[in-house]
Amino acid sequence: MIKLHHLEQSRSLRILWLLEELGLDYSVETYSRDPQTLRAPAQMGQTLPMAKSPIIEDDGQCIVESGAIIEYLTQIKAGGRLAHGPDSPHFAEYQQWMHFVEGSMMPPLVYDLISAATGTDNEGLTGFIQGEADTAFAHAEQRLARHDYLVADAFSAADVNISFALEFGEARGRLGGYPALQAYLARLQDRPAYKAARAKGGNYDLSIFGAGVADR
Ligand SMILES: N[C@@H](CCC(=O)N[C@@H](CS)C(=O)NCC(=O)O)C(=O)O
Repeated sequence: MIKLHHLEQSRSLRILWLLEELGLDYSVETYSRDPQTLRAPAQMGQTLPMAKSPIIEDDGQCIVESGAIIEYLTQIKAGGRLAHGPDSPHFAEYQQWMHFVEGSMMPPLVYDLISAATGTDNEGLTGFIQGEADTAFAHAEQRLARHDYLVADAFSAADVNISFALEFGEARGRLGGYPALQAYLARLQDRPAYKAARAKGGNYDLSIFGAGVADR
């Protein structure tokens, strides 16, 4: 059976959500963040090669990286449900959105948090972060202003994948200028499987990532 190593208040909520959407059998081991450092506890990495959540174990394999886990669950465990494989006319579009999340949207949000939390006051860095975040959010806003979902006007695992970046962006005060993204996020959060994942996933208060937001 699939085992998810789930860190509270983290990206692994989206894997919990996907497991619920796909109706797969799974077990969860939940870890809490260190209240001071916000890092994962040491025991999360003790039996695993990389202490970064989400992590799944299945059939003797240990898989990290949300995107890889999503591909594994949809393609290998769910017969391609909620995904667009190489035979789909939407394959390239689907891959683009899947890779966009961790490749372009999350990095400026994380740099922004670290910069604020450590008190790094560097105009060049701040300007770069701001520009990169704006570009990524505007790209997604443009799509969602005209469509209900990221790919092919139907809910897919790409929507699950982007959810955490939007929630994290909201905690970082970045969603204000993007009405289509706000409405889209509310639509995603209204899905029964999302609510089931939230009920099972423990603490999901992302305001812990709000360093410096009130001062903007
Ligand atoms: N690109 C990775 C990022 C994994 C990652 O950074 N996970 C965070 C949780 S949101 C984590 O485990 N942080 C705890 C720590 O670094 O101690 C993915 O998408 O899975």
